[in-house]
Amino acid sequence: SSFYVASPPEVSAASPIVVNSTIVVKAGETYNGNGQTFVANPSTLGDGSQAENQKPIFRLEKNATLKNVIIGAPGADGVHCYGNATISNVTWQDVGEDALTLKASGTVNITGGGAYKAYDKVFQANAAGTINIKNFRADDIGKLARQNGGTSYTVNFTLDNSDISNVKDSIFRTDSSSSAARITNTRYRNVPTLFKGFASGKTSQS
Ligand code: ADA
Ligand code: CA
Ligand code: CA
Repeated sequence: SSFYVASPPEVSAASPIVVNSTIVVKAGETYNGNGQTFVANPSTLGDGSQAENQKPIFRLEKNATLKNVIIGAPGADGVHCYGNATISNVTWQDVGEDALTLKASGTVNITGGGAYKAYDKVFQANAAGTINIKNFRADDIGKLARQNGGTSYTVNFTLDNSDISNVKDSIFRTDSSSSAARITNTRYRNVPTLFKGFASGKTSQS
């Protein structure tokens, strides 16, 4: 006799990759996630709550590239960048404590992708540098990017050709009189404030 065995669905979502210890992308190297979803092991990296000192899922050494990655829940402390980094087509489906932190001076170019459900911050600048965000989508967030509170080094933020909605606080926030932010060609919905804490003449929008 023979039994009918149902075929698997033509398209089935792969299970997320559970990251037990931070994935390190070495200086100058590229990590291509090929569209796979990565989540933190909550007992080793962090549960994605607002508790500080969670570990990142990815740590990028200088001049590293991270591309084609989906970060699911829990997102722990997301991505840490030590110096220049390229972030291409990375989507945070449910931002953890935050999505990405500049940990050592450099320029971070974030192109494509998006960030969703960030209780507070998406991008966090804990060192001087530049954060360029382009072709990005963010929805249901506290702030898009924040220079670490109480710091006076210079961070230059740009946002271009993006779509930002349902923001609780602001797009860019700093406490530094030398930091600057520029927004171009971007659409917003339900965004109370674009810039918070910048000195006069340090912001522009067109
Ligand atoms: C908060 C906290 C900082 C740092 C930061 C971060 O702003 O006050 O000390 O931990 O979050 O990098 O998440
Ligand atoms: Ca934090
Ligand atoms: Ca953090």
